[in-house]
Amino acid sequence: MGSYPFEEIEHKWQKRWEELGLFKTPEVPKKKMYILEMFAYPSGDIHMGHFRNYTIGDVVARYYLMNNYDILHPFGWDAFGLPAEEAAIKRNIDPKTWTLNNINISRATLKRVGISYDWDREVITCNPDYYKWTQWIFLKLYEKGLAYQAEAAVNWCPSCKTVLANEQVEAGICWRCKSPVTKRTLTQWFFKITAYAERLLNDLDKLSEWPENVKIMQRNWIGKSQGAEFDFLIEDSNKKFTVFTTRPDTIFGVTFVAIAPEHPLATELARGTPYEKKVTDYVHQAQLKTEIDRTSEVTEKDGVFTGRYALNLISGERVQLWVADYVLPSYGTGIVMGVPAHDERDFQFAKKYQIPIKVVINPPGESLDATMMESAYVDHGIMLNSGQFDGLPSEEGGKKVVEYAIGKGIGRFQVNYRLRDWLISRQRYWGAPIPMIHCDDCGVVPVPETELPVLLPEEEKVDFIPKGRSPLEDVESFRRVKCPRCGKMASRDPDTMDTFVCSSWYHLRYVDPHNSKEPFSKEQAKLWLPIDLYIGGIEHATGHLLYFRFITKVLYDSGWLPVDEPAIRLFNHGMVLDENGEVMSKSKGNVVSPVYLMDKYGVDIPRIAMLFAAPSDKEVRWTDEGVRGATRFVNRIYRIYEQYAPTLVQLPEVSNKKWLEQDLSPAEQRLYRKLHQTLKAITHDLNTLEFNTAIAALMELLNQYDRTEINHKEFLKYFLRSFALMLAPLAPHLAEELWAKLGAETPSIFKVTWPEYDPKAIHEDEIELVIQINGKIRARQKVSADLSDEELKNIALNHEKIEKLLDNKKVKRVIVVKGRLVNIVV
Ligand code: ANZ
Ligand code: ZN
Repeated sequence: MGSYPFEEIEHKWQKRWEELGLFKTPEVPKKKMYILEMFAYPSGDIHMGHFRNYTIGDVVARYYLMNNYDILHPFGWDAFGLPAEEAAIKRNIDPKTWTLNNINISRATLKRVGISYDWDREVITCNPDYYKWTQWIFLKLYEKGLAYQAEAAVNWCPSCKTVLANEQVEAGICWRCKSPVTKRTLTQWFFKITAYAERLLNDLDKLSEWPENVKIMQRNWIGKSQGAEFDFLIEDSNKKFTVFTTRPDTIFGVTFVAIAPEHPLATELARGTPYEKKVTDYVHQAQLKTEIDRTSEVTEKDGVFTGRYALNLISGERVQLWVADYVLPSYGTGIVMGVPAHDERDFQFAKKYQIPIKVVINPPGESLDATMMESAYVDHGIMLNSGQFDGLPSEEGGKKVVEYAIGKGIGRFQVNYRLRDWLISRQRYWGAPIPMIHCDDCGVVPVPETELPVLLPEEEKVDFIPKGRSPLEDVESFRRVKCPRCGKMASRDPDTMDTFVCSSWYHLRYVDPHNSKEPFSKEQAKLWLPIDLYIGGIEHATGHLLYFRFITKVLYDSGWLPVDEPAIRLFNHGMVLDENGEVMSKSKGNVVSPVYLMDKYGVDIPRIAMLFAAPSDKEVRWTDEGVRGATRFVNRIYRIYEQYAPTLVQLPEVSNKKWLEQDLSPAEQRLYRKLHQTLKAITHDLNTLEFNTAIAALMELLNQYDRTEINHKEFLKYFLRSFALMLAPLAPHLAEELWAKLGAETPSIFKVTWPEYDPKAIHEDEIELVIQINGKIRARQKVSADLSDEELKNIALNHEKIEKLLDNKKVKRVIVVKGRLVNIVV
C-alpha cells in the first residue's frame, strides 16, 4: 500500500477545476457570497503567512460553493510602494520590472497552492487601468472638498535629504543613515477623513460580526473626547489664545499654560526678551524627539518659561506661560491649561519647576492639602476655590462653568477627535500620480476626468534616488503640461499617492475589474457588495481597515455604492511562528517556504498541518511534527480508499437511504451516528472558521471507523462517500481523488451539495440522568434522550429513592440541565 501520490494527483485536479471553470464568478448571482482575503504586496514569493491566510479563505469559499452559493473570490496585488523603489535602487532595475516579476512568481505559487480564485478578476494596482481609477477617486474627493493641500510638519532626514514616512523613523533616527530625524514644514495633500470621524465611530456599532478588539482599536484611534474650550488673554498684548480641556470643572485650578513647541506663539512670546534664546533652543531640541518620547508616561516632562503671563478670563487670575513638548501641536488647540492639582503630567511639571498647585476639587467628604500631595487627584468630586461654583459636584459644575463662559463669550463646549486627516502625498516615484496641475494664473486645477490616467513616465530614465523632493519634479516631459483651464504652460503635481489609497478601494474594483468607463458599474456593485467575509491581519486595524471604511462611505454618499460599510464580517488570522515560537522573518532566517513544502509534501499535507495546528485566529507554531502528523493522517485516509473503493465502485446510489431503518449491525449503527454527529460539528466549525476542531472531528471519526467491523458494503460506500465530502473543503485535492476512486458521481466533488446531518441520528437514544438533592448526587437513571425539561423533572421527583429522601420536605426549586442532570433544592 502506497502513500498519497501528490505529484500525480494535485496537478490533475487543478487542471480539472480550470476546465470546469469551477471558480469563475457567476454573471448574475442568486445567492451571493463575496469572500475576500487582503491582497498581497509583491515583495518576492509568497510566505507561510500568505499560505495560511489564503488557505483559510479557500476552505470557506469551497464550503460555500458546496452550499450552492454564487461565489466571488478574487485576488490581486498591492503593487505600488516603497520597497519596490528600494529594491530598484539596490539592484539597479526599475520598480515596474521588479514588481511585475514578483507578481509572476507569486501568482505561479498561488496557482500551485490551488486556491479557489477567479483569476480573471485579478487586479494590479500599478497598472494604468487600475490607477486611472485611483486618480478618479482622488478627483471625487477633491470635488467634494475632501482632498486639500496644506502645510504640514513632516519627518525630514537632513543627511539623506528626504522626507520619511513615520514608519521609517525609528526612535527619532533615520532607518537608512541613522542620523537624527527632524521636522520640516512642507505643503502636502490630505484626505479629510476627520469629516467622517463621527460616522466611522458610530457605525462601528453596526459591525456585529467584526472582532471586538478591532472595533476598540478603531474607537481609540478616532479618540472622541468631549470637553470645552476656554480663551485666555496674553498680558501686555491684546492677543487671545484658546485651550482645549476635558475638565472644565478645573478652570479655577489653572496655575500655568503650556504651549506646544511647534505652535507659532511659542517663539513669538519670547521674541526680543532675555528668554528668547532659551526658548528657541528648546523648540529646536523638541523637534528632534519623536511623539512617543514626548508623550510617554515614563519620560520626565520638561519645558521652558517664556517670561510672559496670561489672564484666566474665568477666574481673573494671572498664570505663567511655558513652552513644553508634552503638548502636541496637532491635538486640540496645541495649548494646554495646566492644572497641577488634578492632572498627573501637570503635577510633575509643576513640582519640577516650582509652579503653584491649587486644589479646586476635593474627594467627597475629604479635604486635600496641596503641600501634602504626592500625586494629582484626578477623579471627580466637590468643587472649591472656584468662586460661585463652590460646593457643586464637579461633573455638574463643569457644565455650569462652560455655560457661564458661553454667556461671557470666552468659552464653549467642544468635541475633539484624536483622528487626524490622512496625509496622502508622497515625494516618491513608484505610486499613482496625483491628478492635479499647478497654474500660475489659475492656481490648483484638477486634471479633467477624460484625461485620466495621468501616466507615470517610463520612457525616460527616472532617477528615483530620494532628494527631498519628488523624482517626478525633474522629469520635464511629465511635469510640463497645459493648464486645462487657461491653456498656459503649467506644471503637474509631482507627488504620488500613498499606497493605502490604492488599497482603500480595491474591493470595489473586483466587482467589475474590466470596466474601462467607470471604476465599477453601480449594477455590479449592487449585485456583490458588501464583502461577506474579509480575512486579514490585525496589523491593519487602524490603517487600511479605517481607510476602506472611509472611502466606502464617501462613495456611498455620492451615490456610487449601495452600502456604507465595506464588510459584514471581519476575521483576523493569527501569525505564523517557527518551531521556537519566533515570528518567521527573512532577517531572522527562519522562514519556511511554501514552495519547498509543496515540493516535498504537495499542497494538502501542509494545508492540513496548518489548519490543524491552531485555531485560525491564533498564532500557529509551524513544526515538523505537525507536518508528520498531517502526512500520517492523509496517508491513512488514502490507503483506506485505495483498498476498498475498487470493490465499491459498482454499487448503486447510496446517498438517499434511510440508514437507521436498514439492517445495520449495532456497531454500524453507532458509526452512522458518529458520522452524523461529526457532520453536524464540522458544519458548525466551517461556519465559524474553527478548522482545527473540524479536522480533529474527522480524526475521531476515522478512529471509530477503524474499530468498527463493517459487513454492509453499501453502508461502507456511504460512509466513505460522506467522509470524502466532509474532507473536501479542508483537503480539496485529496478529496477529489477519493471521490473519483469511489466512482465520481460528478466531475468534481465541489459540484455536490454539502450533506445535511440526520437529526434522528445525532441524538443518543438514552442518557443517564443524574439526580441531585442540594447538589449531592442521590440517584441515577437511564432515560430517553429526547425528554423535555418538565418530563425530566417529573421523573426525578417521582424516583423511588428520591421520594423517600425528600420525605415531605419542602421543594424550593428544581434545576434541570438538559440531557444530564436534575438538582432538587430543598
Ligand atoms: C486641563 C485638565 C485638567 C485636563 C485636568 C485634564 C485633567 P483627551 O481626553 O485625550 O482628549 N490636552 C489638550 N490638548 C493637548 C495637547 N495638544 N497635547 C497634550 N495634551 C493636551 O485629553 C484632553 C486633555 O489633554 C485636556 O484636558 C488637556 O488637559 C490635555 F484635571 O485640560 B486637560
Ligand atoms: Zn491656468
